[in-house]
Amino acid sequence: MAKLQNALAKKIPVWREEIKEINKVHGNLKIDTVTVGQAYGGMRGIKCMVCDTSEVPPDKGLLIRGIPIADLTAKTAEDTFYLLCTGDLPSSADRKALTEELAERAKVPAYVWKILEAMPKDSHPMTMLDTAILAMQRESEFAKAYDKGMAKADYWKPTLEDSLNLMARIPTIAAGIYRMRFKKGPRIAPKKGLTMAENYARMLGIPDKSGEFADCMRLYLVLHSDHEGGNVSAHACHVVGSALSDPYYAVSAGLNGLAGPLHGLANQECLGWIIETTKKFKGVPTDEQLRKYSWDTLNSGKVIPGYGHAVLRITDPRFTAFREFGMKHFPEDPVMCLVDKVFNIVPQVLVEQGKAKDPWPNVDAASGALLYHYGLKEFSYYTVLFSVSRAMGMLSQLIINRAMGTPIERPKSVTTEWMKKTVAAAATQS
Ligand code: CMX
Repeated sequence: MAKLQNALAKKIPVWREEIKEINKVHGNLKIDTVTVGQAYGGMRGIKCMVCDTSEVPPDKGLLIRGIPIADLTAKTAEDTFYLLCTGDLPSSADRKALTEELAERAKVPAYVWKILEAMPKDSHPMTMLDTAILAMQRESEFAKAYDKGMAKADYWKPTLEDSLNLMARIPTIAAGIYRMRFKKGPRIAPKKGLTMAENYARMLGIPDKSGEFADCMRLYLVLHSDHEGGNVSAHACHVVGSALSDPYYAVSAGLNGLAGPLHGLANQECLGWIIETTKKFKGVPTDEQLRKYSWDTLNSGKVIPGYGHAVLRITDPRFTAFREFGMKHFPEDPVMCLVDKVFNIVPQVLVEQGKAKDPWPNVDAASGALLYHYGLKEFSYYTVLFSVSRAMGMLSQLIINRAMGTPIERPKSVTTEWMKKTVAAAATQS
């Protein structure tokens, strides 16, 4: 850890000064206003929080520390975590140090496996992952240091310790859950010297002589790592962390949000919809059949999973990266062909319906097809894969928040009575 900790120790005082100065000089500058519609409408689009690890301009898609995600598709998970935390890509020595550091910390406590084994056999894999993370809270270095009494300026140090321990263990736990929950045989232990993606792919036990599945996992971990601060999982993690709950509590909260069908679970739902379609039409449907089936889905009151976004207004560049990977390695795969066909039809249908502000595919529209191709066909596991990656974003945001002394989050809620009086008063004035 020394290298990552040293890099952060150099950057943090500079960042703190910048923020202090912005606040001192411009603290009263208005950067947004809030409408009644936004207050009732999920606070969409209100600029009211800061996240420096990544941003999502609606017309560009994900930028990690200013770098478009399309330019990071050859990187490793370790590179991405280092970049998220420090704002710089690691040197090869930094990367090596981080890989070794994670290997040192990878051992999962035995009690975690006992707890997971005791859970009902039909538990959702996301429930199992969250339970494992919460169970390990007793290991938190942040909680121990806080109990002893620690200066606020040092909060980030044990947060980084907890984050590295979690980062090191989550892939092993996630792979163990896969093998246990879907009866794939004994757990496979992590191996030193491998990257996070290589290890995770190996521990899942998916046959992979060519290393192509490990490469798919590498891409998967990079693409899902972070998506600025306001999405449900990042925000849930942020709110809980802002109470100085340690990273185990905060990440578990974030992942509980990721488990929702309008967020991370959409990848499970999306592939389910695709497979249902191939079953119904006994193969890839014609354009007309697909158009009608899309309308049937909408008319039955359901959303088309994998399409639309709260922020994006373009095809998600993460979808493009997954699609390119699939088209490069297995263009004839029927599921991949259908993903491609859906991409050509569904946006038109959503535009015709005229409800979704963003008719384009998001990351979840293609990711499942890749996993399915390599034989990872248990849909309910897909959000766990998302979690292994998204934990990197949540943890890096927590480290930065503790370093910047971000205060407890506490927006003001109003009642509908207050709203009625306020709109009535506004009406008399106009
Ligand atoms: N299919 C059908 N209807 C959709 C739709 C879709 N894919 N996307 C949006 N709409 C509908 C909304 O349900 C909403 O309808 P009502 O007015 O009847 O409530 C209307 O269009 C306007 O919604 P919006 O402002 O465009 O979208 P929101 O910001 O409210 O919601 C999201 C964004 C992602 C929840 C929504 O697009 C959706 O449900 N998509 C499908 C699920 C999905 O793919 N989620 C994953 C997103 C990425 C992630 O977080 O992992």
